[in-house]
Amino acid sequence: MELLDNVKSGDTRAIARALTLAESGEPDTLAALDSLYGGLPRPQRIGVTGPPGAGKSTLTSALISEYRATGAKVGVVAIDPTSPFSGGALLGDRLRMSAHAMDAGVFVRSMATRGQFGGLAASTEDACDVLALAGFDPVIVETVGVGQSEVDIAKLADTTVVVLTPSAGDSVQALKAGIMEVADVVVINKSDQAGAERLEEDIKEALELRPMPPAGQPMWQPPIVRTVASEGKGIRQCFDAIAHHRTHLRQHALLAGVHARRQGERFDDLVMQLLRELMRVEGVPKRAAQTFKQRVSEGELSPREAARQLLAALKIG
Ligand SMILES: Nc1nc2c(ncn2[C@@H]2O[C@H](COP(=O)(O)OP(=O)(O)OP(=O)(O)O)[C@@H](O)[C@H]2O)c(=O)[nH]1
Ligand SMILES: [Mg+2]
Repeated sequence: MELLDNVKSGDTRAIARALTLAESGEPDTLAALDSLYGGLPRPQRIGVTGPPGAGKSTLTSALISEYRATGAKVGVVAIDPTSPFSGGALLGDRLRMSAHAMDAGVFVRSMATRGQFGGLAASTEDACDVLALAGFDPVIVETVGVGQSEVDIAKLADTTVVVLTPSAGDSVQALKAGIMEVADVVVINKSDQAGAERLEEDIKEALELRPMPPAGQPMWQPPIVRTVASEGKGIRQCFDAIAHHRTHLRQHALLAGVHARRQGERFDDLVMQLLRELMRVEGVPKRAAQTFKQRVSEGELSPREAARQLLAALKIG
């Protein structure tokens, strides 16, 4: 496909176009991407997550500068939560990362979260594939963690950076939401504000409650890094902590497993997505479903029995 050839050569407009087409689920683009799957580069995937307004975009922007200084091309997928907790993140991302707007070695893409998580994860993966094809490495995925979503979204990354701030409310909420379980690096941003000390104690406590790794797997102790992202303070330490985690994954031959698990989850999500779609569009499966539903409503079959029989009728049960 010509478009993807142009993406591969780093053509910015082609990248933007391919991302739009992939995000909208355009079949030819997705098929072309799929045909390249085995040969796609596997850039380092860094997740940056945390409560709304914690400074994730500011931190990401500062990290971009560090990676650029090493000559790396950096891709960013920023997921706009459109949640009641945070407004205008899309604009925020653009503003926060605008320092890199004229740099062809940086590509920032904001995506809206619409509908179910399954759809979002799939779109994010596709976007990351486009950026991988274009040669960006690392690819940073910024997501707002406001519930359980950050736990799922952590699966999108090799290394997950959890960003918290001393402002009491959100940190406590984040610690409760189990965000510590997915953290590979913990950042206390806005440590120019009061309460960083106290937060660090709370984080240490929460980290102690992390489950042990499976037998035979080495323990990773997430480093806690204090930053003032808006002033560029602590960024180098954050960069080093991410690199350190990468080395840990490499040394213990865990990277391939992380990647394989991610692709497995992606497969699972897509199966569910395709099944849902199958039931939605006009055709044999949907008609069969309606027939069974009718029998349920007439009291002839229990919902469970009907669901089983439907799958059997479709030869997938
Ligand atoms: N005082 C202080 N303010 C900061 C720091 N880092 C970021 N900010 C400010 O915090 C606000 C939010 O920063 P963002 O980077 O947009 O935060 P975010 O987590 O990406 O926000 P969402 O994507 O909307 O959830 C901005 O006004 C930043 O300038 C910091 O270290 N100290
Ligand atoms: Mg942001």
